[in-house]
Amino acid sequence: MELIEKIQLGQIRAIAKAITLIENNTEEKEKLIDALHPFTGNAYVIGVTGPPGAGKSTIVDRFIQFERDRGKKIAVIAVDPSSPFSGGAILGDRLRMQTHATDRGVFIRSMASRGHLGGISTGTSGAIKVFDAAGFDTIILETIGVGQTEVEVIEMADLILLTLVPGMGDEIQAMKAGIMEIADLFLVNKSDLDGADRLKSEIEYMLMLGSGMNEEAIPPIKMASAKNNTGTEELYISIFERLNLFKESGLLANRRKIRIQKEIEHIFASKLKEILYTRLNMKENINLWIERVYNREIRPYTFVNEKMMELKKENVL
Ligand SMILES: Nc1nc2c(ncn2[C@@H]2O[C@H](COP(=O)(O)OP(=O)(O)OP(=O)(O)O)[C@@H](O)[C@H]2O)c(=O)[nH]1
Ligand SMILES: [Mg+2]
Repeated sequence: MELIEKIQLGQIRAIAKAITLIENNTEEKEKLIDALHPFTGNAYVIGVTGPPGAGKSTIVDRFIQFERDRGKKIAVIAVDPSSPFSGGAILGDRLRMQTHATDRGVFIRSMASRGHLGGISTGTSGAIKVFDAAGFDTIILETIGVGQTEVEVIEMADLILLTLVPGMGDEIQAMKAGIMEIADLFLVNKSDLDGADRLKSEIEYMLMLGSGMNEEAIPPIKMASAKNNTGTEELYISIFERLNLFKESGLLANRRKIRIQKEIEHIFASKLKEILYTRLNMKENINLWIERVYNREIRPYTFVNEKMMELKKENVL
């Protein structure tokens, strides 16, 4: 496939086209992903998450500079959680990262679920593969980190950085159950503001509780001011140190295998669903079935089991 060669050469238009083909769930998607597969597995994927306005994009902007200083290629996927409030954020990301707009070693892509058939998760995992095959050394995923889809997306990362800022104790409480547990590294950003030290202690305390008071088990907590560019290079370096640690310990391979497991399961499930729904004429029949269940004429499990038996007799299953 000619497109694959262009992607491998790092051609911007080919990369953009491939991502769109995958995102829109086109017929080419399967072939494209399989053709990319042998050339993937080399890039590090770093998830940057945290509440709105925590300074994620400002941090990412710094990372871009550090990567470029070291001659590395970096791609950024800014995930729009499709809420009506996020339109401005994407624009903000674009503007802030415009300093790198003419640099071929930097690719910034916004990912919105609205209007895309394949959904945000498929789009993001596809984009990661395209960037990886195109020779980008590092791929950053920026998300706000709330909701099912966003957790799904951030789990595509090899390492997750959670960015928090002083003066948002409530948000931390709210996040405690979810994203706090999967973060590999914490950042207290805006350390130029009051309350940064206190926030660090609060996070430490919360993590200690969660780890059964085992200090060894808690992830590092870094402080920085992305705006003033202090602490940012130390943070950047510690991310890669941690990634190397994950690689040596086998954790990185494990995480990637779990991702592959999910991918295979997902492909099977969607293929099966496709077969099943076609044979059942789902689109035409579903409304009738809803009515019958609603009117208590049939029972959901009995009905579905009967249908499955019919399909078995027809050797569909
Ligand atoms: N005081 C201070 N402000 C900062 C710092 N880092 C970022 N900001 C400001 O915080 C605001 C939000 O920064 P962004 O980088 O857009 O934050 P974000 O987390 O990407 O925001 P969303 O993508 O909308 O969720 C901007 O006005 C930044 O200039 C910092 O270290 N200190
Ligand atoms: Mg942002």
